[in-house]
Order: sequence, then structure tokens, then C-alpha cells
Amino acid sequence: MKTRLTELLNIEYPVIQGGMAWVAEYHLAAAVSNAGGLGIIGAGAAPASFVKEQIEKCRELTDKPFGVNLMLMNPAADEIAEVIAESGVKVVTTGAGSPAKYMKMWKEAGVKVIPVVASVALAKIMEKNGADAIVAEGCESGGHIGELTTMAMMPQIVDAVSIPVIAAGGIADGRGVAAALMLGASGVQVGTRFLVAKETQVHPAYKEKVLKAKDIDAQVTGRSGGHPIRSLKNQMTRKYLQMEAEGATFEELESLTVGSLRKAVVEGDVKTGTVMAGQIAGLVNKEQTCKEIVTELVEDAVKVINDRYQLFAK
Ligand code: TUI
Repeated sequence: MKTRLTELLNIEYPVIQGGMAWVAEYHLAAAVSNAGGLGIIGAGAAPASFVKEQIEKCRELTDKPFGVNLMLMNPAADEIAEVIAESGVKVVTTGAGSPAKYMKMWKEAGVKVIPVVASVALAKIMEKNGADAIVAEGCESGGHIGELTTMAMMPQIVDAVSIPVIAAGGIADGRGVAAALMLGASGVQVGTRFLVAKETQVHPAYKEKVLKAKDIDAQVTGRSGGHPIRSLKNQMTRKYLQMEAEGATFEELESLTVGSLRKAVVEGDVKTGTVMAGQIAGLVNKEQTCKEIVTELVEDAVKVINDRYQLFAK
């Protein structure tokens, strides 16, 4: 499947794996890249030395292009931005802010820059700053989210910029990929479905919770503090939402979630940890290899586009 994104990144299929903190380590990234998509190492809140090591290890497992996601709230963001520029990484995606101040350095190093945005305004600013493409991430996503849905945001961003737009949020099968292409996307970014990939090091209890999730299980905490996070309903989200409704302070709420993502992903504590996942978790019900996931996403998208065309052409 050839699109502006596959041409830009020199990859086989227009599928990017989300840069999920703690989850997106080098085993997953290399497996997605080897499957013909673009694997991403998620820097999350990790120090620069960890990211450097992850890049080196990923290179041992794949000779295909892969990327790094820089979460801009990371206290070591400046240092990680330099590691990315110096290590020969082909692609960087960013999240939870504007990467404008790193753009010049990355472009000069030949890194393709793909900021994740959640609004038309930021998409336009990023294009003006030299972004090579944009991920438009709807609030169906897991983790830190914006206000708009993928459905409403995609066509508005596609009309506002001329660089390729990648759709994210709520996409986990071929129908989602087909719909994204119809909205003008040049590719998709998929997170939740890769949470349960065979190659991830995610704790089995976390995977189990994603596999068992129903449509309405992904809830949003943290709206009151301006940092909304989507994760699967559990003891932590119930307590958090109750405290938020009672007007708890930022510090009181923080105490519930400090280190809670690691607790869930690494230790498998899915009761008091944060089990970040998107609204599409209800559709994700089998553990597969990255190769199977990427191939199925693309093949089913082509199939559904052809089938629909046949139906309406009559
Ligand atoms: O960044 C994400 N998803 C994330 S980041 C994250 S890190 C975290 N871990 C534990 C607890 C709390 C946070 C978890 N999930 N997705 C990309 C994304 N970026 N979604 C929304 C945005 C965004 C929002 C506002 C991007 C830019 C933005 O602009 C604000 C500005 O600075 O202009």
C-alpha cells in the first residue's frame, strides 16, 4: 500500500505504532518495523541514557527505519532531543506539547519530524515550523488526550495543512484504517492494538485487562487539572474520579498516580496502577504478532474498501 507516508518514511505499509510510555520499548518497535510499519521507541518519562540504549538495541534487531517518541513533559526532553539528533534515528514523533524549539536541530540532522497534535491550530504551527507530517490524535486514544474526536478533527486538519496527516485514536482494525483513508489520512498510528502484541514486554495482567475490556471501560481522569488521561476503569480511576468530584487538590490527586503507569505495565498491578488504553480496547480481543497485526490492518482495509465500492457501485 503506497501513500505519501510510505514514500516519506521509506516503509512498506502506512502504519505507525504509538510511542506508548513503558510499553513501546525496542522489542516492540523492532517487530513493527520488521513487519513493514514504523516502530517507535517511547521515551516516556525515561532519562536520556535509557533512550540511547534503546536505540542501540533496536538497531541490533532491525535494519528497517524506526522512530523515537519524545514526550515533551519529560524533564530530560532537551537532552533526549539531542540524543535523537545525534544517533541517526530516522523519525521523531512528539507528544503532549509543541516541539518547535527542537525542530531546527532535528531537521539539520536529517530526522523526519512528525509532531502529534490535537488541534488545527497546532497542526498549522507545526507545518510552518517545518514538520514533515502530522499525527492528528483524537480523544478516543489512550493516555494524554485532547478535546476533539478523530472523526471531527481529521478532515479539518487535512484541509488546513498540505503535509501528510496520520490519523490516530480509535483505530484498531481494517475498517478503522479504511475510514481514516476516507477522511484524507496518509496513514494511521495505532496504539491500543499493539499493547497486546506478542513481542511486547507488557505484564500479562495488563494485556488481559485490555483483552477483556468492553466499549465503555476506557475512562478519563484528570480533566479538572487540565491533563486528561484515558485509562481502563479500575480501583484507581474510581477513587480518582470520586476525589475529583469532591474537589480534591492537585497534590492529593497526584499522589494516586505517581509511578502508576509503570506499576501497571511492569508490575502488573492493574487495580491501583494506570492501565492506559483507548476507547477501541473493546475491539481488541486477541494476542498476535506485530506481523499479523500490521498485515491484517492493511489487508482488511483494502478488502473493506473494495467490498463497499462493489456494494454502492450497483
Ligand atoms: O502524548 C500523548 N499521549 C500520552 S503522553 C503520556 S505521558 C504521561 N504518563 C503518565 C501520566 C501522565 C502523562 C501518556 N499519553 N499523545 C499525544 C498528544 N499530544 N495528545 C494530545 C497532545 C497534545 C496536547 C496539547 C499536543 C500538543 C498540545 O498542545 C499544547 C501546547 O503546548 O501547545
